[in-house]
Amino acid sequence: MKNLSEPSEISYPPLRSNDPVTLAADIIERLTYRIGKDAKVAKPHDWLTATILVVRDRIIDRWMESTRKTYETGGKRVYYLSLEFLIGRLTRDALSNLGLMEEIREALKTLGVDIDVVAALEPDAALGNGGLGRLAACFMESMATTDIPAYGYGIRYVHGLFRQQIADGWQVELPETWLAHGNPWEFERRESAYEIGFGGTVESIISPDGDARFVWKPAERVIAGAYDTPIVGWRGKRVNTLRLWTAQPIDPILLDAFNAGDHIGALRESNKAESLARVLYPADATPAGQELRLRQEFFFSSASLQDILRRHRQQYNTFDNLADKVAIQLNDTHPAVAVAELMRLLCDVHGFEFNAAWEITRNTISYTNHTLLPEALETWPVPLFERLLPRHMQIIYGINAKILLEARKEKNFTDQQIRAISLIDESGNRRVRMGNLAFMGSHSINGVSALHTELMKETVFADLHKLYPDRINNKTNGITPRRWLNQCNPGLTSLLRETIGDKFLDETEALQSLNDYAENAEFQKKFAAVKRENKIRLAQLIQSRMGLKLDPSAMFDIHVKRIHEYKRQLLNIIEAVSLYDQIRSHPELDWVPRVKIFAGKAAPSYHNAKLIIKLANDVARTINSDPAVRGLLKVVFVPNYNVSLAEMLVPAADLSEQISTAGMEASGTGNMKFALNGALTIGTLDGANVEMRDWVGAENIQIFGMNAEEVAQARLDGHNPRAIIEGSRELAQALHAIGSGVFSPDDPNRFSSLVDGLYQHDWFMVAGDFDAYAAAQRAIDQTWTDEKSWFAKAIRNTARMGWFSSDRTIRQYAKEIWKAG
Ligand code: B1N
Repeated sequence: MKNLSEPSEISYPPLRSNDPVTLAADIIERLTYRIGKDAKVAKPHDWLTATILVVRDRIIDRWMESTRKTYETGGKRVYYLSLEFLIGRLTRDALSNLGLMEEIREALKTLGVDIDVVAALEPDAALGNGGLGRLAACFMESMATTDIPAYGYGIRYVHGLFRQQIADGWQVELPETWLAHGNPWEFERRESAYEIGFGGTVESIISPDGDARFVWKPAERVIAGAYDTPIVGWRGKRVNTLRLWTAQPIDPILLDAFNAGDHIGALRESNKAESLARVLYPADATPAGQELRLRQEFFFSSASLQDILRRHRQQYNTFDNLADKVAIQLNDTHPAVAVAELMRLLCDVHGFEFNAAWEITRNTISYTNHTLLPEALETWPVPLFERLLPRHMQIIYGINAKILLEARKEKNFTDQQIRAISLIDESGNRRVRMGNLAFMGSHSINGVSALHTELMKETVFADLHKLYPDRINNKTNGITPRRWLNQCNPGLTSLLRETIGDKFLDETEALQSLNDYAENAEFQKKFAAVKRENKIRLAQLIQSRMGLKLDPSAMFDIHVKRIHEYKRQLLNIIEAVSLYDQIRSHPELDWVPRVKIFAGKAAPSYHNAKLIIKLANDVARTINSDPAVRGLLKVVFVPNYNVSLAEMLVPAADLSEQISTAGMEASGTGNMKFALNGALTIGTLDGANVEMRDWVGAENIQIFGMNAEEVAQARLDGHNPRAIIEGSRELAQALHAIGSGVFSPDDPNRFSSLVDGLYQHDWFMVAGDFDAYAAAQRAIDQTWTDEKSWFAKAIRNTARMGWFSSDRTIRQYAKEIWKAG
């Protein structure tokens, strides 16, 4: 019988026409027959859906072609496993990558519809917390662009990251409901459904020749169901798939229980299953730690692996060549249990012997580490792990025994080293270390910036690195220039095209030719005009959302990212307070007008981060209403930071704040977005800032403060923040004002714990770096007053940031880790 999923000799219809007249007719057709609405009564949302359906159809032809090509050429497939994909809105991305933006604009115009109004109705798919999830989204786009056959695998959360409201200056979390109007971008794939087990027992079956086989008998089972979203690469060359899993019960309702009157009990199983894909954990760089999180991790890892193995077996009918045809990238340790699950599937289901399965597993899997924060390294209590995944616990003991023996025998590891690399942390209550599991199960372990990768070798993975010195490598993060230049900054994009031609659209590093224009007065004028337009657009948004008027001639100084102590929003706020103080005491000086803009969400359980948001808002209220400031300083906290808001902020920034405590930010990617769009950076030598300095030149970036080594040394030597504060008049004054209630007269002690923390330990070196930061800000003011010099630097930032395209990052992954593409 013919295998229906095999490619055949069917001839495909020609790609549809893309002239505005045909597109308009198609939109009306979808509106009528798919949505069931007459154009006369259609609501803006209906127009959005109809437009998406038309674009989607244009994508499908290419999507099938891409899948067919991979099948026919036997190309290696890359699977990116990530608990987060922060993709934001998709329509503009798809239109611009297909080159249909202007045609669709025209088509909708003939129908009396404004595309900008309609496109703004699309909800942000906020299936991620921050940098890690946004990186996964940029990578998906770049893998399609660089023609790599890739699948993203994750969870289709019903509720993405919470919506942030600011009430009386405090963060309030509201549920996010991106699916409320349906999601026209996705396709449900009922045929791709897998059983996922939890709990139960492991039975061993001894064969006649004495070999043991293990069979896991789970106590609970749920179904993982697939939803696919097409991801279009630049110029529509390739379309890849983002496959997100939803959880369904095996029995949607227990009819016996229902009929017996137990209406709640009848739905218990169904509710429990659905809770798996209900909500994204709102923790960034801190592990969630709850049982449901481990269930989510196993659920999506197992579903993805079953899907990968099914697809592979269908094509090749063997797993012996798995590592030649499949590369699985683990995005942090969240899918690390995949190491044990792949072993289980190969050994228990497909009959491989342990050592053979281990070879295949390690050659197939690779792992990216995104943080060194000790509190962020995932571990699970052994009793919990054993109860939920008894067979995986056995496999983990098996892997551990094998590797520890190898370390002792071949590398003469000491007991202390053995304890450090073991998969079980025995120092307190026994815990499974997911970082070590991901490391042992991978042939490649990469960091996300040069500095971070070196620190990985010296800290968390020091001993595993001694055991396997060839495995750790660096892949500095990148950002997709399609979203983070072309789409978010159309003004700059057309100026660049008319100045240096179109080459940079396909090779971002061709932006280098802009260097020749850095000092060109006429070009500077145009560059400045684009920046001003973007600032006006942002000012309008802030005025309409918050009723606050901003002067677009002032310097827009922007600090947006998750709120975390190591990212040091507090340092920036204290500097604002100090500047406020100085403007009032020295009205005669020539202060540079500034707007300090903050935005970002705090994890709901992160007390200090929420207090920092309240402080930003209290300081903003006081400063913005003080006539003595004469508008020279404004502080704004914009609520509900998300991808779409970032797309407004990034092109409007004059100054980008990247001021984490050195050694703590693995890479950062916001830093790259701002610099690419012509902002100057004020930053520490942390994460990718170090490489940005190398690319843009030290004279075009304002670096300040302690470096990673100095931070580590200060912590060892016993850093004395009190002495530092007492030696800095400006800092002492600002802290006194904050601590004594100048900004919180209704509750004068509100911020005393924050201030006390700085006096007592100052773990994040806020006091330690304050004077250097304030001096760097005054140096920035100096540059600002020399407009020519400012714009020469800004232009050189845009010209030299091309290397930070995620296309470059992905090409390095493909060549050095995946051996694909
Ligand atoms: O990953 C980004 C980096 O650019 C950032 O520097 C880094 O902080 C970020 C647990 C994380 N590291 N760890 C996380 C996210 C969610 C979670 O539940 C940890 N995010 C990062 C991309 O490399």
